Amino acid sequence: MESLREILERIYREALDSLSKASTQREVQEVRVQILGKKGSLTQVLKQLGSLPESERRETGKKANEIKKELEGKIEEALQRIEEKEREEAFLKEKLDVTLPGRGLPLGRRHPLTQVLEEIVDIFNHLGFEVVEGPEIELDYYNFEALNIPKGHPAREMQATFFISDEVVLRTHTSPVQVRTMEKKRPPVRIICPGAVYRCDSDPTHSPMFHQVEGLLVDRGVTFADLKGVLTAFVHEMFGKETRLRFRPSFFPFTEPSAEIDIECFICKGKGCGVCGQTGWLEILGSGMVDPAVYQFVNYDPDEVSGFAFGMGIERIAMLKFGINDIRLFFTNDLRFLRQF
Ligand code: 2U9
Repeated sequence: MESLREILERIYREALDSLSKASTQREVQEVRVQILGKKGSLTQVLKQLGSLPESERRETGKKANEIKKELEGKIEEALQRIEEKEREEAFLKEKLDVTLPGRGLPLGRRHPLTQVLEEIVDIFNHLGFEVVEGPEIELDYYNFEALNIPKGHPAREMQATFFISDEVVLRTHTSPVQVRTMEKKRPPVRIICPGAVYRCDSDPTHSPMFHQVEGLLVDRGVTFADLKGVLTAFVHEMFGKETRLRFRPSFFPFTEPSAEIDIECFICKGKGCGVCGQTGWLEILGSGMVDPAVYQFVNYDPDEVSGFAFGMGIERIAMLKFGINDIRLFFTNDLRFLRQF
């Protein structure tokens, strides 16, 4: 039969073996319970010591306590070893490779209309024009009346106005901003007025909301030659120094005389094509000398001052510049379209 001493040695060997195989804290705790727990193997041996003869009890008891102490130390070591290992594994798992290339941040860009608008504003800034903005919801008075378009004037029909009430409209052009500026300020006036305008109209080249830049220059002694000089300089900056242009007589209620400005079609170089409607020319600007009737509304003396005004549609210029055939593409926010500019 196995002696208690032999049993103790076996318990010790087996415990060391189990501890060396344990790979989790839980497994170590299980070994502890199996050996040192209430019903543990070593605890059983300690309980049996009393039944040994006096001569053996001392020796075996001493040995048993040594083994108990020894194993407690080994268990503690095993726990520390596992804790260390788990920490290392966690560290490896969470390790960041700071040398990996970052995920690209997709960059946005300015809307094609904003790009064209900023280009136009830049050119006129350099020519000494200041930007002025005003309300999109406007009084009939500023949108029509003060621009020499009285009630019943046919231009009111042509402009397909959105009425909010009898006297309030969505502005059909940015001209009311120029009227408001003249009300507040004496000449010299040199301004451009960019912004959204509204007309009840919708097809591939018309949108119920679109954008204009209008300009106004009023001072003593301003002539049609100044109009031609400034707008020629603008066209050459915007479309290139070699661009040919022509001033074609036209009519607006608020300017007299009036002229529309065409540039030579840059698609067919003037030969005639689908884009220019076989004329060889593209209309890009309206202009004229401010009608003296307009000055009366803002208390300017037409015998003292004179000036010119002009207007252009941003969408139309952007469509020509980028070769876009449907104005609605500007407003549907399709990224496949917007990413191209
Ligand atoms: C005041 C006096 C005169 C502004 C002008 C035009 C000619 C013109 C069109 C261009 C294309 C509108 O967007 S469009 O359809 N505009 O042709 N605009 S002169 O004349 C003014 C403005 C304000 C006080």
